Amino acid sequence: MDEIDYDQELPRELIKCVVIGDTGVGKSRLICAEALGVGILPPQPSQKQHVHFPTVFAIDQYHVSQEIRKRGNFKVDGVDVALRLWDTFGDHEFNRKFAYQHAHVVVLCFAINCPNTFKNVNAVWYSEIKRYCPRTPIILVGTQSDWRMHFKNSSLVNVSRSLSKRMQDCSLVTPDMGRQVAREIGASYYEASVVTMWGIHDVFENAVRAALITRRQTRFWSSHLKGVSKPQLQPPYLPDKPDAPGINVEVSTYKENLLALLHSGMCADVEFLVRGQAIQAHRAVLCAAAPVFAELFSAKELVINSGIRTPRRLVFQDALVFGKAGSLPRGFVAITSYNKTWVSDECSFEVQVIIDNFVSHKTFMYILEFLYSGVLPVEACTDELEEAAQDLQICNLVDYVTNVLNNVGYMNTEVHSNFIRGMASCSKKLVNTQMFSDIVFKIEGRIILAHKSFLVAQCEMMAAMFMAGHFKESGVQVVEFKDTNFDAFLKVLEFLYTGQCPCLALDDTLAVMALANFFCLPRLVALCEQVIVKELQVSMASDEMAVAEDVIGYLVESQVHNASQLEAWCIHFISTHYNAICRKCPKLVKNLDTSTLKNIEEKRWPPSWYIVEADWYEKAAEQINNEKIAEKLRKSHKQVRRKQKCTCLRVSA
Ligand SMILES: Nc1nc2c(ncn2[C@@H]2O[C@H](COP(=O)(O)OP(=O)(O)OP(=O)(O)O)[C@@H](O)[C@H]2O)c(=O)[nH]1
Ligand SMILES: [Mg+2]
Repeated sequence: MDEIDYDQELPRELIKCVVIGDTGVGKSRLICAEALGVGILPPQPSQKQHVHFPTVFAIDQYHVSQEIRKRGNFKVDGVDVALRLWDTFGDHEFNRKFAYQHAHVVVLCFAINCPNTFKNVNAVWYSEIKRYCPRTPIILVGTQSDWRMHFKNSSLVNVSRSLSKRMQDCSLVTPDMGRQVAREIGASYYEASVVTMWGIHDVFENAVRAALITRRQTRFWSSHLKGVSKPQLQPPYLPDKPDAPGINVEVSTYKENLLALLHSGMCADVEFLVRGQAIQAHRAVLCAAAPVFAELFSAKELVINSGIRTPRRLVFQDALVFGKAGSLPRGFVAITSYNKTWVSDECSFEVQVIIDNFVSHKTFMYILEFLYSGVLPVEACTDELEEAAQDLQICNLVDYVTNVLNNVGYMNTEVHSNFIRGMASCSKKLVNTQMFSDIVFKIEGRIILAHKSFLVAQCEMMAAMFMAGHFKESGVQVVEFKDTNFDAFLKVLEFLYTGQCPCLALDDTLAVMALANFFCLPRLVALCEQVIVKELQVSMASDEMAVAEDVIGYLVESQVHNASQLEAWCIHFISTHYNAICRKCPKLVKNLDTSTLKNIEEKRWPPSWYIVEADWYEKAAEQINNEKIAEKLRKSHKQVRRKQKCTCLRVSA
C-alpha cells in the first residue's frame, strides 16, 4: 500500500489505522469521536435500552467525506500525516483479514467496564493480530473510561447490569491492569471516553507516532521522521470538581394553608352571620390581617358598660367602638360575646358578629379569603366587593380590587407583598400574647401562650394533635413538651405564625432545626440549613479549612435531624477536602459511621483512582526524563571518546 497520500497538495504520511476489539466496546463511537468530533451523552438511570448498532462491514467508511478527510490530516511531531481510520466488526467469528492488510497501526479496544472484553485482548485479539500483521505496532485502548465516574452511581450500574450481560459481575479494569497487559503484548496503553471526549485524540496521535516510528525503522532515508517521539504517557483524567449542592427551600404555602383553615372551619372562634348564614373564622388571623378586626374584637373589653349584659352573653350594638361614641363601623351590626359556660346553648363560638345586610354572603366570603391569603380571583373583584371593603376599612383589599377593576392587576404584586409583610409583622406580635390565645405550652417550666388557628393551619402534626380524640393534647388546655428549648420553640412558633424564616443566630439554629424536624416542618428545616451553610461559607471565605471541625459536627447533627440537604453539603465539603480534613481532625473523621465514610469515599474529589494514577504518572514521567538524560550523557560520552580517539591517532602519526 502506498504510504504517501498524493491526494493532498502537499504529500503527507498516510497512516492506515485499524480499530479492533470485542463487539460493543465502542470502536465505532471512538472513530466517530475522532473523525467527526461527536460524542455521546452520559448514560442515564432512566435509559431503557443500550443503543448499539453493530458494525456490519469492515470498511474504511470514513474515507468518503471531505470533512472527515480534512480532520484526519494533522501534524504529529512536525510530520504532516493523513490518518485513515478503519472500523471493523467485533464478532469473533467474522474474517477481518482484508481490514488488517497494509495496516500501519492497530488500535485494540476493550471496555474498562467489561472485564470479559479485557480477557479477550490476550485470548482472541492478540493472536489474530499476530496472524495477519505480526509486525504492526499495537495501541491498547480502554474505552468507556467515564465508567470510573459513573461506577459509584449504583442505580446506573444496576440498570446497566440488567440491560447488558456484559455488565454482570462487573468490576472496572484498572489502568494498572491495562498497562500490565499492554506490556505483555508490546503495546502502549491509553484510555478514552466518548462521553467526556477525554483521551480520544491521545489514542490516535500516539497511534500515529507508533506507526511513524516503525516506518522510520524501515525507511532510514526519511529524515523528516527523525523528530517523531515514542508514544507519550497519558496524563490521568481529572473529572470536574462537582459543585457544592445548594440548599433548596420549598416555596411557602402559608397563604394556601390559611385558606384551607378558613374553609375547614377548624379551631374557629368567631362566627359571622351574613344575611342569616353563618361563616366561621379565626380572630387571631383576622386581627393580624386587618387593623379593623383587631380594634373590633378588642374594643368590647373597653366598652363593657355600654353593652347589654345578661348572664349568658354580652351584646354590643351601637356602642362605643374604636374609642368613639356612636355606632359600630358601617357593615358591622352587632357583636355578641358569649360567656364561655353558656357557649353550648346558643352558639358554639365565643364571639358572634352580625354583618349588615348590604354585604352578601358571597362578598363577605371573598373578603375573608383575601384576609387569609392576600389574593383573590379576578372574577371576585366587583364593585360590590370594592364598596364593602371601603365600608369595612380594609385598605389593602380596596387597592387590590380597584387595580383589577382598572385593568392594572399587575400592580397587585406589590399590594400582595405589602399585605403579607403587614400580616407577618402583626402575627409575630401575637406569639406568646394572651389576646385570643386558646392554648398554653409549658416548656422548660415556662409558659408560652399560643393560637391554635396558626398552629393547625401551618403544621400538620399540630393539626393532628389538636384534632378531637386523636392525641391526648386535643382535650387539654396546657401542653407540656419535655427536653425542648424554650427559645427554639418560640422561633418555631414565629415561623408558624408568619410563614417566614425567624431571625436566627447560628447558635440557635441547630435547636430550631431539631424542633422543625420533630414537628415535620421541612421548609423550616431547609431555612435552618440555609442559615448554617451561609454562615459556614462566610467563615470559609478567609480560610476554607477553618470550618472543618464544625462541618463534621453539623454532618452528625444533620443526620440525626433528617436535614438531608445540610448532610449532602457537609459530605461534599468533606469529600472535596478529604486529605486536609483527615490530617486536621483524624479522630472526628474516624468516629463517623461506616456508611457515611463509604459515602464520603465514593464522592471524594479528586477521586482516589485519580490520586493513584497521578502518582503513577509523576513517577513514570520522572523515570522517562531520567532515561532521556542518561541517554544524552551516553551519547555525549561516546562523542568525546570518539574525538579523543581521533586526536590520539593524529598525535601518533
Ligand atoms: N458510557 C460510555 N458508553 C459508550 C462509550 N463508547 C461506546 N459506548 C456505548 O457502547 C455502545 C456500543 O458502541 P459501538 O461503538 O457501536 O461499539 P462497537 O465496538 O463499534 O461494536 P460492534 O460494531 O458491534 O463491533 C454505544 O452505543 C454506547 O452506548 C463511552 O465512551 N462511554
Ligand atoms: Mg461498530
